[in-house]
Amino acid sequence: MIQMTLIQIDNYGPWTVTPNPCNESDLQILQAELFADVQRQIAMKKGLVFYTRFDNMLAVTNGLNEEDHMRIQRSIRNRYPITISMGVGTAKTPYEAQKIATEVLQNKGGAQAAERKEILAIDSLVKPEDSFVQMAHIDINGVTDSLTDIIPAFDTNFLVNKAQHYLMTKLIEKGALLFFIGGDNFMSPCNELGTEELMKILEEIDDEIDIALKAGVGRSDNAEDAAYMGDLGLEEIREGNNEELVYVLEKKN
Ligand SMILES: Nc1nc2c(ncn2[C@@H]2O[C@H](COP(=O)(O)OP(=O)(O)O)[C@@H](O)[C@H]2O)c(=O)[nH]1
Ligand SMILES: [Mg+2]
Repeated sequence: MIQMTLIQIDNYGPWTVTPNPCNESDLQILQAELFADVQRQIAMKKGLVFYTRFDNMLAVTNGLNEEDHMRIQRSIRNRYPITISMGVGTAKTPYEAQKIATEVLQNKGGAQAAERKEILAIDSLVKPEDSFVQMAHIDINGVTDSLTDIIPAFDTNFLVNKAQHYLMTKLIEKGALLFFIGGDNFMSPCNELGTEELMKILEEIDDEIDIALKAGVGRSDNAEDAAYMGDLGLEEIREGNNEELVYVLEKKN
């Protein structure tokens, strides 16, 4: 079972324009600092946050309990001009877990409801014995040589986005999520996705848009170790000159 937390800034839209619209640069700084801050706190417990839309962030939070979530909310309230609400859900697939996390929070009021403030809505928490996270760290082959060092920066960015869109479209059908994590890298929480299924997706994308991908898949009882095992899997593929598409590593406790 995977546990996911939706982190949502309370009443952010109205706040950004009251009494007058904030400078966009200030909003960007607030969002980036909030992401780094929440990431640091969730990482202390081996969770992992994806910035998603910044005003809404999704995190894999296996190992974090109610108190852990509350402490983050309190700390943000004391140091930022905004507050955050959270919804927590668990399921067999990451897609289902974030859906439940969203629904429990939606039931407590809208993202722009002035009266909804610092809600912690927990549908369920994963028990230690049921805790399982599978993460695929997906990377584009040879971005630096074929794109970064050759074509304009914006064009590379556009291609990376295109790869992301294709990956998301195919992974969501399998109950898996996909997040851009920088460079030419994507991280996919993908409990229940089989190695063959992932390999097929990567092959299809190579055929359809001529972007060659590889993936290190990590498994553990928490997000941090699963992602780390995924990184090690990618290193294995690189050492073999990208001949393998997918390499799976499991962390035994
Ligand atoms: N977030 C993140 N970014 C990475 C990681 N590894 C590489 N990058 C970024 O991705 C870029 C391309 O790296 P890599 O895939 O190793 O090189 P390639 O062989 O040219 O595709 C790097 O310049 C970094 O910006 C990683 O593990 N995590
Ligand atoms: Mg690469």
